[in-house]
Amino acid sequence: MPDTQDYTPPKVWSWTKPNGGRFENINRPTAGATHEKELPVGRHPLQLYSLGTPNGVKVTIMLEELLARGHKGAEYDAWLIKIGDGDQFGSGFVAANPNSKIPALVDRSGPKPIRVFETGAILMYLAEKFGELLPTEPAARAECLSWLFWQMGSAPYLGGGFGHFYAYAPSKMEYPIDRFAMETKRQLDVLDRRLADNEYLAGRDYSIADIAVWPWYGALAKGLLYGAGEFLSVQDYKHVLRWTDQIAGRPAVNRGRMVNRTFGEPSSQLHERHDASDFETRTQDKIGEAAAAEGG
Ligand SMILES: N[C@@H](CCC(=O)N[C@@H](CS)C(=O)NCC(=O)O)C(=O)O
Repeated sequence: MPDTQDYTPPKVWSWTKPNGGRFENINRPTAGATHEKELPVGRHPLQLYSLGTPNGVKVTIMLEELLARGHKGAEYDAWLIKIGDGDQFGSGFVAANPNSKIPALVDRSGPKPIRVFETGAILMYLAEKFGELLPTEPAARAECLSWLFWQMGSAPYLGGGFGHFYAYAPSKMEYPIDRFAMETKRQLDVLDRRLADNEYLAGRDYSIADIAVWPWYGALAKGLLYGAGEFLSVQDYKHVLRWTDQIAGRPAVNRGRMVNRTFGEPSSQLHERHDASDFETRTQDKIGEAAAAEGG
């Protein structure tokens, strides 16, 4: 492990050893596929390749919101991509997302499949395709897109910065933890001030901006990310907490959170979703019961 307190970078960086962080087995300095593997394709127009992380659930929440509004064209198959096992480096996944990160969406409803990657792009694509959750009036639309892209630019400081150094790095280092705790608290304050005067991020109406921000900052405000609730005094961000609870009460949000989820209560985990009835019949508790009954 490098001595992080006193490190003189060489003239040219090279990848000589794993860095010791929690994700060292999947981190590498190159892109592209490591192995041949086609992606499965189900019967619905939309094929999602994902995992129930904060980035993944943005898209499953969006799809469940669209289905709740009666858009049959938003029916989807959600396939599990195990990033810890390196599934994101298979050739089929890389063809859907050259950046090798979940989630990736393939829209097969038209004559040629359309791939979309990066959650900001996926949320916008779906909002425009179905005419939902993205205001059309210019001022409201600008506000919505501003908060949507705020999330894209901000969350890497929360996850890759604060979360990495507070929870995942091989040792606790004061400088990066201090720097990113300050930035994370500043971001929470940005949201808190906005939500003090507005019900939702874009203003009066729930939108793709809330769907993008909630999985990260809602979870953070509830003390569910990185075990850092007390450290960051998250209870102080009262308006963020009000908004978090309001969104958590939406049935589509609760369904979306379950899809491709591989942790938590077995009844909250729907590893793959291929039909609306799967929420009732295919969660891990039910699959476990069925397997036990079959076994005897
Ligand atoms: N900016 C991307 C972030 C996606 C992302 O970071 N995905 C993570 C999981 S939450 C991932 O797939 N990591 C696997 C890897 O880095 O190899 C987005 O919004 O879609």
